[in-house]
Amino acid sequence: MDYQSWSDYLFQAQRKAIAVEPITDFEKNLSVDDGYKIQELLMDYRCNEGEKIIGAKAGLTSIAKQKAMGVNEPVYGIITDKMMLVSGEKVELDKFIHPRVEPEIVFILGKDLSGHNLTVEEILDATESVCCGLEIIDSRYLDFRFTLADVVADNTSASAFILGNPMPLTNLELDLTGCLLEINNEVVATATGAAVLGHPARAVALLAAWLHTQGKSLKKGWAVLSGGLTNAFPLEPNNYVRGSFAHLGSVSIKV
Ligand code: 0L1
Ligand code: MG
Repeated sequence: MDYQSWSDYLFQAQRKAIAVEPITDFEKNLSVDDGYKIQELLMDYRCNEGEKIIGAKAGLTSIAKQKAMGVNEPVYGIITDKMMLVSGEKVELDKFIHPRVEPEIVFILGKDLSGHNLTVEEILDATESVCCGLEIIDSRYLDFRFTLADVVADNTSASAFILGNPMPLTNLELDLTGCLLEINNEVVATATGAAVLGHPARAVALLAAWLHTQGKSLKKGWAVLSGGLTNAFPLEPNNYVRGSFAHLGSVSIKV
């Protein structure tokens, strides 16, 4: 399989904001491992264009999202400086294909982290601060139609994210942290941190294990998106989207 040309295929789709057919329409046997090889080359392309890796993301970490996508395992991707937006910022829809937004708990690491079976305590010990966040996902595939292998190749639909103010971990129980997602001041979904694998730090542990198998690690200073607590909602013209979290504050965007 020509991994390089599939990564170019997805790179061009993202750059031009034009949806394309899933790779599995052409490569019936595309595996999740193939998807990760394509993702790695895709991120090389983006870094060669000047983007800087500043973190990682876990996707499909909640039952709500796994059910919505008909899968039963998380996926992992990479985030860059170019994907970061500022809270309150106006989002231009024409930069995206069919964006959706979801609320997330984000870990800012104070140490490098790598290894299998890291515990929640080990993750929290390596965490400098946490913040609330919104992730904008934007599959490069037509109608969000893809297999797990396709979406992995597409860097798990990573497109943009917005971070709230960093908060110290002291006295925070992230599994009990409640979250409201509002669109145009109407609550469209609610959840607690436990929606992500029982505790969002478990998503960070899975990311550390994924990188460990490649001889890599989560890096000190990185932002780690632990996955949508609720389903993702389409971003429409004139939307005002706000994610509000107990003890973590809120984060918003305007369309
Ligand atoms: O961040 C996510 O959970 C997205 C994972 C990929 C699936 C999708 O595009 O919804
Ligand atoms: Mg996400």
